[in-house]
Amino acid sequence: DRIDSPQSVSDAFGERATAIFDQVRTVQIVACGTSYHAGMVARYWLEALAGIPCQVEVASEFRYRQHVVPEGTLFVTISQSGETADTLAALRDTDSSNYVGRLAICNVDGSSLVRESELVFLTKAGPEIGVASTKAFTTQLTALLMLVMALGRRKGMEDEKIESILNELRQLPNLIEQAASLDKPIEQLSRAFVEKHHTLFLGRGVQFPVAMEGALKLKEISYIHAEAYPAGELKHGPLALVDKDMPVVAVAPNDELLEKLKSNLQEVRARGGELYLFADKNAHVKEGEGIHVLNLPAVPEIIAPIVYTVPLQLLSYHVAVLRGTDVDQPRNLAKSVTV
Ligand code: F1P
Repeated sequence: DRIDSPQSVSDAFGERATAIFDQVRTVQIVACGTSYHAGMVARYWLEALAGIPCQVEVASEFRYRQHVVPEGTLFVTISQSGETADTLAALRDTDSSNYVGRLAICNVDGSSLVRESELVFLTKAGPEIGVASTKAFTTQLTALLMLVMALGRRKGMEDEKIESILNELRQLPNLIEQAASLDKPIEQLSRAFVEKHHTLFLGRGVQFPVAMEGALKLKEISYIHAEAYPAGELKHGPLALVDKDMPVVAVAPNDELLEKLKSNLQEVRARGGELYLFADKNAHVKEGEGIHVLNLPAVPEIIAPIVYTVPLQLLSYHVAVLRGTDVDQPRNLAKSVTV
């Protein structure tokens, strides 16, 4: 509620941010797992909405690569716990004077990442009970959208545009509630995945990282092997895997995206693959043999990745419950990967 004007978006990053943000020409985002996927979404937003070049890298690789750091680079870490060893190691590996500042987007106040970063944005999602990040992800996305507006304003993003994004954000609670109310139909869809060993997720543009997150959730809590591909990559390899035992989930929020996905989806059907489309209820998608549709509420374009994440999380949840796995404490995984 505090954040209700373009000025208050900038203020949300603290007084110190003002001087640093003025110098930013490019952004380097580093994170692991779910937090990395949030960074991937932010790259689309930063470049499309604010015109700021952005690189995103998994923190576990960051220090194993020589970096050419452009002048005016803002280094951004994203982490739920603030204790992920690889993310901390990456932060400690930023000695180039071309970095103008280090911002942590983090859920845990007082964590190592928060203590070691000069700028901090606390996501305040509340404690994550389970190992797999869920509400931390949607909150990170919201925080990142704020960063896009705060930086974009300095690059000439008009206050009107910022007001319109803030308006979209105000619709989020209601839209997320609507998405969560699809629990029953999602539970029904989930039955088709229980006996499967693999699942393919497809997305395009900003929905590609959302598809990646959907695949990660399925792996983490139901132990079903899942991969995400940009829809256009399907015919460059993964199509060879598609048959009746490989369900394909596609995130296709609007007509335009659906139109572009059409040929990919036909390829899947032609090989006997069952299709699960998560689409806008106003898009013209028809259920048919082997085509199952989950109709989502009409969502404004910019916040669509946040809303579409919820049904994908619910899908993994129901598959895991039906398979009898421990949703909160999946085998082999730790809440904070500190080594
Ligand atoms: C990163 C992460 C989580 C994942 C699991 C292991 O954690 O990969 O995304 O769900 O908890 O760690 P963090 O840096 O966001 O705390």
